[in-house]
Amino acid sequence: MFYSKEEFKENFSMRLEQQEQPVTLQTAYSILAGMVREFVKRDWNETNHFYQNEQRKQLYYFSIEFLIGRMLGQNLMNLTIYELVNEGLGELGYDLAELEEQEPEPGLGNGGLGRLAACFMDSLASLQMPGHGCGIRYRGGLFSQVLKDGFQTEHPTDWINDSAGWDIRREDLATYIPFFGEVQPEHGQRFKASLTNAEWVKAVPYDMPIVGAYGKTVNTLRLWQAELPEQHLLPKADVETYKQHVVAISDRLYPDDSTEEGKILRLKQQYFLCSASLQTILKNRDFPVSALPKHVAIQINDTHPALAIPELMRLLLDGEGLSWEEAWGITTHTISYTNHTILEEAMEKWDSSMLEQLLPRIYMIIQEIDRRFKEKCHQENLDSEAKKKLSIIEDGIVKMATLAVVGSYKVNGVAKLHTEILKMREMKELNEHFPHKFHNKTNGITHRRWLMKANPELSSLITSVIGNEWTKDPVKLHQLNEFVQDPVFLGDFKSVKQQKKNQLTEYLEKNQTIKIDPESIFDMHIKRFHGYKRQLMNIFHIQMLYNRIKEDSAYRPYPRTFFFGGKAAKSYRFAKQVIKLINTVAEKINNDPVASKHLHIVFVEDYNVSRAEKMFPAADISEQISTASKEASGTGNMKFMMNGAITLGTFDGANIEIVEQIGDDNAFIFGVTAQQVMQFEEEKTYHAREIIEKDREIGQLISELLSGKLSKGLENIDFIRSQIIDENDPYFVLKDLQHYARTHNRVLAVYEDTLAWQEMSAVNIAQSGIFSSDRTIQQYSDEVWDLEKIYSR
Ligand code: Z16
Repeated sequence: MFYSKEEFKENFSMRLEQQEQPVTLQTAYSILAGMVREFVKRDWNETNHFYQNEQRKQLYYFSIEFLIGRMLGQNLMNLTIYELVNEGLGELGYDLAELEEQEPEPGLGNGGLGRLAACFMDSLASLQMPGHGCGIRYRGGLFSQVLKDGFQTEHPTDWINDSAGWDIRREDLATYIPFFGEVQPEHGQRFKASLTNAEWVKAVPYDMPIVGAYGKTVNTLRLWQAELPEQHLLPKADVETYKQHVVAISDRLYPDDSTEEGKILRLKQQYFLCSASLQTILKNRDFPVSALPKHVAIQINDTHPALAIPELMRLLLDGEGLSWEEAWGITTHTISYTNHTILEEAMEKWDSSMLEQLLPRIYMIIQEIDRRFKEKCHQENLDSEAKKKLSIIEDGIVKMATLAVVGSYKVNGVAKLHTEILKMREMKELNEHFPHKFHNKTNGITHRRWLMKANPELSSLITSVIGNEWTKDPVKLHQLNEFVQDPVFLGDFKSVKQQKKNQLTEYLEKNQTIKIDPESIFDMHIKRFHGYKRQLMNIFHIQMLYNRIKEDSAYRPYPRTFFFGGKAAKSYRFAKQVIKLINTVAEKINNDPVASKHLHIVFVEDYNVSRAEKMFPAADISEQISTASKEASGTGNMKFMMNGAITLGTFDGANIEIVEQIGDDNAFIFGVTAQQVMQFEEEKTYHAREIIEKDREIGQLISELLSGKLSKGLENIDFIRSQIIDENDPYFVLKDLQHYARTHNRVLAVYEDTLAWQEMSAVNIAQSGIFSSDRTIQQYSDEVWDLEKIYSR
């Protein structure tokens, strides 16, 4: 324990001296992390005892991903000892920032969905609410990305062996998960059964402390690891192969963002997570099972954990001996569901036969849920199309989204537009059947990591003008509105932004040996690579600028650096070709003596949470250019806004709500609307070829692309070619391209008016408080979970 700088220094030095080997930065990191873990222990225990003694309702957030990022700095900060430790270490000759860099990146998520879960954990603990995460302890998180000759290559990571050392094994809480086997119905009134000849997998939880702001509340992120069970549960033969199958379950994260593979291993992961978490919740309760909805809320993050619905039914029916009606009543008052996408390819569908073989009892329960639901719907007068939409099992396929809606008491989308599309189109029939189930909860981000931690310089500046109440209540950033025309404040803001740009420049020059002009405009497009996110439109536009510079000697625009960062799913061929295309164009432009004075492209390799923390604060422009209607919410858009970058984007996802906060004058919006996109899709009235034929500039661009001139070194652009030409440009890249180009010109014009630009930035910051995940979590609690805060502590 250390409460003063002197105590800290003494404790740290003592541990240093106990080391036998010479102290590396890595060991210094481990020592510090160990001290923080001990520091947290008392509050963690107290929080747990409090929850137990006071019988407070608990929320469990089930998610297949938790993209938590590094913990050391954030924990120090939330414990309010960051400065103390920083100074103490400095006096001992260590640099805290350097030690923070030693922590391995726990990449236990792909992108937005996983990072959202992590922001929610931070907000729950910081609002002193009893909410915990349940996830999987993947040995390897998301692959690390290495560019070879401009192509993405994927390299496995080994988070657990590089141990960051934050989680503790809880052998005492191990549970056992049954796969395969045969169902033995118990003949009687009830829908009860047992399973014989199952293959058992041992699930061991590792608990990680989630430290809320100002310490005190420390919640738990429980990550399950798959292990070989004890002797008596092992099969008679071939234990080695069995072990390989078992260990594979928590071996690695599936690297797909917004697409579903339908692989059996993924299904095993999902059931493993749901069964282990639910068994533990039921086993350790101290209330009658009928009171479950009063004591427990379970939120499922997308359909990945939707097997929680039939699994809870199984445990209530077969384990607790309840009737179907009792079990269904409890289940549908405990579980609620968040939808994160309307993209068809991301909707989870499982082959009935696969489900039935792997999880026979679960499949039987899903069939019964489906049968009863169809029976209920039968009383309504429905056409065959509506009946289809209301079926869980259809043509040998189990539709997880339908199961999730039927088995939950609340269903939400993640931004206003997205929720409207769900209610009016994708889930229209379900919404009509369950008129009070659907609601919106616009996403949020934790301002503690994305502003206070990532941008301490801006945070101090803000505090120096409005005081520090905003750190507790970020909506109070509104108070900055009084200063958005104050030239002194704007000047100070400008120097902070420059400082962050300089820091990023230095970091990238050191780590990637790239030269960057820190005085140029920093334009950033950082997110997973996906067709609908339209990195292709961005690079097409840059190529058009290059052509203009070449053709028109009078056209010499203000210098801009275009940053790209993001990974493509390993098997997503189109997205990987876009990465190569960007790098090919980058090489050409960056080496062109004339063009490179005006345009510069930087591809930041292996974009992850730690790199993101360095990039958002340095941005001038936030590229949010998804095809309208396709991005459910976006959360990077909010991180940029909070750091004063201006949105250049489409009217999609949460961009719409950002503009609602700041007014049209403080963002650059372009492109076809969601309405128009959906109309084009329905009526099939968009023809990319017409644009290629009529628009000279775009025509030239496409012929350069097809002739290989643009894509030298990228001989094979077949996936890009076929998407634009054969598939008629499904993401409307060419449709929006010129409007996008004109909008970039508007951006440049404003940028050159420094004060006007700073004012826009300041308004963005002042209005960003509503996008704190504290607001989102408060709304979930008020309207879905009904949690009590722990004020009394
Ligand atoms: C994901 O990150 C998202 C949706 C999805 O179906 C699967 C994954 Cl892995 C994203 C959305 O694309 C994004 O718009 C949203 O902001 C994010 O989830 C969090 O809700």
